[in-house]
Amino acid sequence: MAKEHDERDTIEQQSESGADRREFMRGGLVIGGSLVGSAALGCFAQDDQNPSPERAAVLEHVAQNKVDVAPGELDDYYGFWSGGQSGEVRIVGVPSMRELKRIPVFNRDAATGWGADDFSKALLGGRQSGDTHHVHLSYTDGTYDGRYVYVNDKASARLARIRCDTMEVDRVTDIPNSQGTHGIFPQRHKTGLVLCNAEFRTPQANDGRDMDDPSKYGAMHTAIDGETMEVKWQVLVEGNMDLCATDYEGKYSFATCYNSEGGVNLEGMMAAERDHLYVFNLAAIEAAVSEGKTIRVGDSPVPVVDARGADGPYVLRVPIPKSPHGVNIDPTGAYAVCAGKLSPTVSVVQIDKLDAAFAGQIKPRDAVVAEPEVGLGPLHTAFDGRGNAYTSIFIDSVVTKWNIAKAIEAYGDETVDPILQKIDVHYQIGHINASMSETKDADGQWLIALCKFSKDRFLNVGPLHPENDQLIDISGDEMKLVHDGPTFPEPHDAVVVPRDLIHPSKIMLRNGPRFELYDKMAEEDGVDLMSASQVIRKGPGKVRVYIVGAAPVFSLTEFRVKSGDEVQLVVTNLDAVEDLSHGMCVSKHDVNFLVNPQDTKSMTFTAGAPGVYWYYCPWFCHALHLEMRGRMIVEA
Ligand code: CUK
Ligand code: CUA
Repeated sequence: MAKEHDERDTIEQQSESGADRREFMRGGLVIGGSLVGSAALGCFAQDDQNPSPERAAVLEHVAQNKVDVAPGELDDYYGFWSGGQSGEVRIVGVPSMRELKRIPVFNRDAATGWGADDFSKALLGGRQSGDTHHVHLSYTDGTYDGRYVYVNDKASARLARIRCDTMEVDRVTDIPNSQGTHGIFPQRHKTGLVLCNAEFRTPQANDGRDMDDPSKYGAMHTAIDGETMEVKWQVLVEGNMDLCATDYEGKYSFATCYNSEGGVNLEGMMAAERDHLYVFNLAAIEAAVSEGKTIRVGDSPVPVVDARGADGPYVLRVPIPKSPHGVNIDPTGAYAVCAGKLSPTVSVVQIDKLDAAFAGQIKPRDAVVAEPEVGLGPLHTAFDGRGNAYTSIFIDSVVTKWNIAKAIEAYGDETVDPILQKIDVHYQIGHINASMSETKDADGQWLIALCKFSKDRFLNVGPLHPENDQLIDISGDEMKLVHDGPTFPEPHDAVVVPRDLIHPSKIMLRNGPRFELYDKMAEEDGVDLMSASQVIRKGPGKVRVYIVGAAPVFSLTEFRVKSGDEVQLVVTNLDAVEDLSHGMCVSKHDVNFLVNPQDTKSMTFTAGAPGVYWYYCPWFCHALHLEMRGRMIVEA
């Protein structure tokens, strides 16, 4: 991990920029005061006795507990927010709660051309929408390694990966035999598997069979390799699966199930008093896969372990009241906390009892060691690294802070009250997350409350109100609400990561699948992308046009094609200066895409009726930006 960071640091230093120097100076200025701050905090797991200038700055800032980030100052944390129906991921600065970036993922994004340029269009199979709920970063040794962000698409059952060095999607995986891919979670001991839950039960295979017999439907728990993004295996279970979690050791993955009944309407899904937490025994599953004790479902080549029915070597069902939603693992790795949704309780499952439950020595339910009442409609739980848990309560619109050890004591001793505080949030909270909550380095500084309704908290902007993402200070004994953050619908989940774990490049890195595509194209045409400036006829009705741009000119100020030609426009930005993005917009052809410094992008379109069409750079790049244009001359 350290080595990779070093490599990236080198890349950053090579990109010599004003902001690099500013960050460096800022770190240098505060280092003197930082040791006081870090001693007082004592909760960062990294080497705080000898902090890097970057981390020293973070510690200093956090110690002062500053909410306001003044003009020119930087946030202490990166927040990665999902974007819900927008299909995107957003980067939000914490604690300022300023939206820093939108990363298009499953959506067609007009600003960047994502979903329409050749690479992303192929990656998304031409689909233009998605529904992102859960974002998680890749791990090494129980904490974030700053390499990748994974995000689900509930709409089309896909998993996408964002590279943290370029903050762009490089892979999208279609998940077979699944609908409603909802909870996802990467393994935490290393960048290993990413587990993905199908929320919707479907016929297996879904090829026209069993359509009117829901008792035969099932759902897949899918393992995707976090490095290659290939689907490794699936486990078929009878109930549905909602949220997902992994332990810290690589032994288990977890899925909540709110429809153990197999209902297909509301009444049916709510019938049972208890549903369950599925516990997946990964070693047993992988042994079955390697021994070929698997089935094939439909056209998919992916091996499937059939674990429908009763508990067995692969899957254990821990009874949980009632229609549980979130499952979160505490930072010590000892407990899985399941939120009851229709029960006012959270159930605490002691993970080291699960081996005995798999062996039949104890009942699965005996792994539940606490079940405190937290309020009406508990959904998700975050942790502060000091033994406390924070559960979002949807119906009551509160966050309930409770102590895990006290809750275990209270299980069977009613005189003990594990509830420490309830704070109002505004309103109807869904997810909740704390800084580094999903890692062993939970630092107990900030809590993000993602509220679904904002009602009266902002100026009325019409029927579609913003969401309200609230910031709560949890560094002291009491939770304090410190900020309201309106967001465009609908981030479901967020993770908050100290800024020194993330090292994006300031100019494009010319590697990865997109550049494999362009390097191959250039080789085929015998051109150098960094200087190619020509029109190549690829066959009847097919033209490829190479253009390079350097502020404020394109290398071609005109090119000629024939009406009806399929034109592939390949544009390279030669500028290697941060912020100096160009783009390519062709009038009246629905062609408009971003080309970042040192980037190459392409888009393919059909040349329209004969005439002159100006193409231009749509990104403000130079005093002569408006002059950065040329003519596409379409001949009959
Ligand atoms: S789900 Cu949205 S509030 Cu999709 Cu994570 Cu719980
Ligand atoms: Cu290049 Cu504007």
